[in-house]
Amino acid sequence: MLGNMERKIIHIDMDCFYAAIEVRDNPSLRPEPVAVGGRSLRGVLTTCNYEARRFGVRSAMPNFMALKKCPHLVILPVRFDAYRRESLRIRKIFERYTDLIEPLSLDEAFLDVSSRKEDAKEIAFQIKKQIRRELGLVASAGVAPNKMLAKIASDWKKPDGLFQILASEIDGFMSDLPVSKIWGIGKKSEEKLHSKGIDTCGDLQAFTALQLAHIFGKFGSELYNLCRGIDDRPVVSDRIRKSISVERTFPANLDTLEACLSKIETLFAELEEDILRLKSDRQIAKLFVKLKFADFTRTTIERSGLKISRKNAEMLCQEAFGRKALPVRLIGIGVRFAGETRTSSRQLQFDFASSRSG
Ligand code: TTP
Ligand code: MG
Repeated sequence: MLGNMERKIIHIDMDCFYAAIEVRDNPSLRPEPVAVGGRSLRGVLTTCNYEARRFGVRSAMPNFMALKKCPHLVILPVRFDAYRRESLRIRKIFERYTDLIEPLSLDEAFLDVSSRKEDAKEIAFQIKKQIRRELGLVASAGVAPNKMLAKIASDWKKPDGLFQILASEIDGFMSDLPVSKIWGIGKKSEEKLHSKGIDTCGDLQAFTALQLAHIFGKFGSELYNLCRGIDDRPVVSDRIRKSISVERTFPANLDTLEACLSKIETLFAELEEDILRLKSDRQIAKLFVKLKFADFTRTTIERSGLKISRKNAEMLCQEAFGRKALPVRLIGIGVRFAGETRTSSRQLQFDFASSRSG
């Protein structure tokens, strides 16, 4: 339940983040379709601007396919340092309003502004304005009483969106909302639901918690609440967080260990990014790998005393994969922080640099 006090949650997601930074830094590109990715034809795009999206170009699309759709697409190399720098500047703007900030990636974060007197939508408006004025970048914002709805709302009017879902509007909003908008529903679950004639959250609301548990296992009881727009998860500030992780649900299940291992490199690179961005001075105690199998059961393997490296993540993945003879639908990797002991963020960087080559 929402508790006594209605929360004020803002979700900010930058518009075509990497591409927007590239275009800002090179304004002659402004009218052009621009993507960011490797230069090789075998590479994939990280993202592209909205001009390129008009041609059907998308994130994660192979370069050759993007160029087929849009032959004059400008593909620029990735500059992580620049994106990380901008992410930190955005963070500084968030900090003018709250300490309760939970970043999900370089370009996305939840803010809990419940303790502020001002209207949450007004705060979101001010944040957007400052990001535009000070950084020359465009953000979309969602405002709602919980995280799930705030995240849906930031996507609702993208680009340059600002959308609020009031508590009194939740019931009406949820009844027509496609199930795919629920946090945690990927392509596979969506298909499963469609095959049962369930298209909207309203359709889903007709099921009891028990019925949903039969279909979805443990996630079923979460789903029972989520499809009603109920989400009590707190915004967890990264300053006090105990762990950090990245995870991905795959469009098609991964049938073999090799297929799983082939995903670790990208996931590990993302994890590394996120950890460095935290600029945390806390020591990492454990590395863990989580798998969700085709039957929706999960397993997590975590180990202390391991170097935080891609190789070790692969080793844990192999061990986890061996626990069930089932295809894998989701892989997560992460680290848990130690209690009080401190080390320098330089040390973290050094460990990562060495783990890359190792
Ligand atoms: P997103 O917020 O998903 O995408 P975006 O900001 O480019 O576009 P949108 O306006 O729809 O929000 O991701 C943020 C950044 O993360 C994106 O700029 C590039 C990077 N990214 C990847 O590297 N690979 C991916 O598959 C995706 C989706 C994003
Ligand atoms: Mg974005």
